[in-house]
Amino acid sequence: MKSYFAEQQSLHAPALELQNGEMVPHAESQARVDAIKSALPGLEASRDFGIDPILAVHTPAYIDFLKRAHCDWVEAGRPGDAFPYVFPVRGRRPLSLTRIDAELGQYAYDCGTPVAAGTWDAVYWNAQTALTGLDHVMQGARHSFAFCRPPGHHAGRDYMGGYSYLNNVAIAAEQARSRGAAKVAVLDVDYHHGNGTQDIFYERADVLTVSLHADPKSDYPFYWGHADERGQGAGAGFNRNLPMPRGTVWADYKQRLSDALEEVAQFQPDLLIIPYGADTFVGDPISFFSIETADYTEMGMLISGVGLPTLICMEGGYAVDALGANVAAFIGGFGT
Ligand code: OKP
Ligand code: ZN
Repeated sequence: MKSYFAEQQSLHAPALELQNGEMVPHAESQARVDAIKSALPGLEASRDFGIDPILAVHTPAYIDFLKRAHCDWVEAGRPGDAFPYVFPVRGRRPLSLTRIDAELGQYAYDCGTPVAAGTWDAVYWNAQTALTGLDHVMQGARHSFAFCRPPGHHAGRDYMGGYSYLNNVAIAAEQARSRGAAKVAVLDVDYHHGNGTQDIFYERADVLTVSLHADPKSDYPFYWGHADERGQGAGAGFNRNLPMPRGTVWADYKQRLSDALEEVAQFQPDLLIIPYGADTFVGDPISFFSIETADYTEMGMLISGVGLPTLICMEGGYAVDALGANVAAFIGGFGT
């Protein structure tokens, strides 16, 4: 399978995140890049499709903020990466705010997603990686792998969170629609609920969003990903959440995945996009499922079995020592 990556994606290198009350080394690190690169020696360089596909998903005000946030932070005399500390939990609305602290809270929902010096360039190219993988599939390939990092599935139209700044999968889905795919299905198999993707397409019937993830009653992102979230307005019935308990093993995961694939097949999409997280792995340091390396090959085979043109976009996976093997196993399940 052709795989894509842009070296600029490494320019995003936040030092710390706030996790369970402590500032700790950021889990979404360059070590992930090194691990996946050595497992996939054939990675090809991404091409530049410009800003327009990004602006088809994200608001101009949010993009403008992302571009200058770290500079504004430095100008305000702050050290390190830019962190929010106050959030408009009620009545969030566009305001012309004059302090970087105010803007950070306006466009973020957690403290795990700092804006670092190279974040904008990295996430711009991250989206280009997804678009390059999409292009290959739109040209007729059966599948491709976009090695996106940082992740994207928690980012909404005008907010960052969950290590995500631009929603790579949503950008690819929207671009596929404008290039002639009438219906697109997104099947998210990261450990965490893809709340940003769900939000972006919540009122849309042309993009089906399905997510398998840890039950948000116990796991991040807590407020979204519950089974009763089914879409709204024209999108009613076109969002599906399949939460599972901590400790879920492959035999049980596989059942839910088959159910999800059945829903995808019934939708008859022209394209399938898989936000793939290797954080369902038993050894993941921040996640709690019990999937093993060999299971990922079967997972890939099952997904490949629906016979749809498929774009895989990397999301999470933080057990760095096993990450390369887990990604290679999953991709291997799709065949050559
Ligand atoms: C991004 B992706 C746990 C903190 C968790 C956020 C996790 C973001 C995961 N104490 N922080 O979906 O892999
Ligand atoms: Zn995740």
